[in-house]
Amino acid sequence: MHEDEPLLPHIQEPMDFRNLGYVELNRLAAEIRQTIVSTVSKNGGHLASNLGVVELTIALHRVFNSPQDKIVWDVGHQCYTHKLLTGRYSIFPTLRQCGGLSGFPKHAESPHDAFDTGHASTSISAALGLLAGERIKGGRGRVIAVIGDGALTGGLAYEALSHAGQLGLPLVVILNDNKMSISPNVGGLSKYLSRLSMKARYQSFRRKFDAMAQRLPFIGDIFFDAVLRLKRAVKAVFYTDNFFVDLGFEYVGPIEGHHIQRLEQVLQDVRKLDRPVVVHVITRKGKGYGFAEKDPGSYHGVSSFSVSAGLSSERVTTDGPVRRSPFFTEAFSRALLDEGSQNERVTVITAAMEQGTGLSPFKAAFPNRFFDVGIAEEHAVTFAAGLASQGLRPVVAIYSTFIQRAMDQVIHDTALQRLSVTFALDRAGFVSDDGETHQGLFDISLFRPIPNMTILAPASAGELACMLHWSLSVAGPARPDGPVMIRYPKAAYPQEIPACAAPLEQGRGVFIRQAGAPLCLAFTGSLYPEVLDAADRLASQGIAADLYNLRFLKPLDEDYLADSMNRYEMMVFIEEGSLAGGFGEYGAELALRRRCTARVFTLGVPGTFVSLGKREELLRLNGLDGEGIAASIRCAYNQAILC
Ligand SMILES: Cc1ncc(C[n+]2csc(CCOP(=O)(O)OP(=O)(O)O)c2C)c(N)n1
Repeated sequence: MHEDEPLLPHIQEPMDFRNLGYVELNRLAAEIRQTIVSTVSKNGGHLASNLGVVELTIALHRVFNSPQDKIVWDVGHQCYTHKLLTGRYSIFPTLRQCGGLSGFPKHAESPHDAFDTGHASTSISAALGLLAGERIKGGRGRVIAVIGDGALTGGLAYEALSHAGQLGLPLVVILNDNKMSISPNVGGLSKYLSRLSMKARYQSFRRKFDAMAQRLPFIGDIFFDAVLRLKRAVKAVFYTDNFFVDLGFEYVGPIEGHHIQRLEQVLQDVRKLDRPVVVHVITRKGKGYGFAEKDPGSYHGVSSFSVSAGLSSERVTTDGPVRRSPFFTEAFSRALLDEGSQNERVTVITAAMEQGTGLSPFKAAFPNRFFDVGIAEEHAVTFAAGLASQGLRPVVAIYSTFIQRAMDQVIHDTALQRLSVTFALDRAGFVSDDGETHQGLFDISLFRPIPNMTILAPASAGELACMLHWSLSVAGPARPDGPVMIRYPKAAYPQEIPACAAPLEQGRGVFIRQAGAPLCLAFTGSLYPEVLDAADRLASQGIAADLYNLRFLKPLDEDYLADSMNRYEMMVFIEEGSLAGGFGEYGAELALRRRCTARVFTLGVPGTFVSLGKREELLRLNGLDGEGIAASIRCAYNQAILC
């Protein structure tokens, strides 16, 4: 191959770069970085994390023999180099596109993707299971978990470390330490890892110092005692037992994570071990792309941007700068700041998602009432329950998909004790670009059965603010004690809806259109624009429909809804969530139980996992855009009239 010819397009599998020299490997690393930056600048994606593990991924694939040896990527957001080196270069331009390459490991996509990930802190557990399974079957393959220092703040990782130490199988845990979660990493563990790095620096300094002192005889003679005492004092400061070793692991590191040859040497040694081992690798998030190196937090996950100008570039069309309509997250952010200034009891908790959930303004204004607990959703919920038990008004801002893992903490620590924790569930509904692992489609089904729970779904920014205020108000007959979930999508909020300015009434929704139509469309707030569009389409075809914004998905004023259902020929429940266990099922059951006269028809997400796409595409594919809703209703309504 000519030395100017790119290497990456010729790589179909790891064997294809096993024989390259280090000069060529560094060239390969540069090509990978360029491909990642260029593709992510068009499609969006996780940029900084991927740029940080290019050399590490190359070294892993040269030393280990995937897919016989299995690499489990924690979160999986850093798997782009792995995908490029395992036969997916040619389809890399489809990254995160509907029907295209996933931004996370997918076993269905390639046998090199040993285990599907998307949520943090699962890799060590999964890798240990893969390894134990391999050994039970008599196989000799190795298993490697690659986990970031951020993901290592999640409790599941410790459960797995403890079990791995007990089993003693030769699990390899690569700790990719870049001092960052999405924001700078937090917590005692992060400090501990820094101490380990200092210890390594001290040891290397000590070796150099000893060698130098021995070369200078007069120093050796005159200051020997003093030096010895100094060394002991320094050692006492830096040397502590190693946490991983205490758990039963070998510990290697910290080692420089951007030097392919050195990484390979260490990994070759590690490969020979027959015990579990932690390899502590120091990398730089955003490595090789100046903007991302300087500000890795902002470049963690990005939408399209200009490579030369970075994120700060304003997207411009011939009509002038493109302005994005404000999202529900921004409405929540403003409303929360407002509540925080009026009520000193309002405290805010995030599990490592300060920016994504819009908490930075609150943190800046009220740092003492803001807690980032790390990627630790279970702890976030129980910690908030503790605060609530002391009369504070905690708000846990969390993505719908991530609260799934704190189910028991919501039930056992919060609802059971009627503690007034507010859960701001962002990304509830379809989530663009990240695929199955990040859809927020289960929260209604999961939390609706929980006693003492309130679930609210705003249709507008004003309604969101009103719901937040209601949830934080003093408990009384209008707002009984207990947890409140407010679910909203990652979507722009619509223009204010006058009817939604009406004060909240426990268990009741609000009519947005009420003209005695034969049909009523009752919907969860996030679908307001789609339902409005559907109603207009139906009207143009001679089918009039009233519109009812449910507001409360739980508890329900059953008398009120049952009475309403008796006034219509057909009641349609439309929700941005799973049909199974969803609000529609409840409405249908209520209609049956109360012998309501209306026929009930439900629309929502059928029982499948929802794959990649933009929210608008996913709404359309699931028949929940205006056209799809109107078509389903027309069909159901006409059938109902015929029979
Ligand atoms: C359970 C869960 N909570 C939150 C997230 C969102 N999230 C994705 S990556 C990330 C930071 C991960 O940090 P680290 O493991 O250090 O990897 P890095 O991006 O620094 O390489 C977070 C919080 C998630 N994926 N899963």
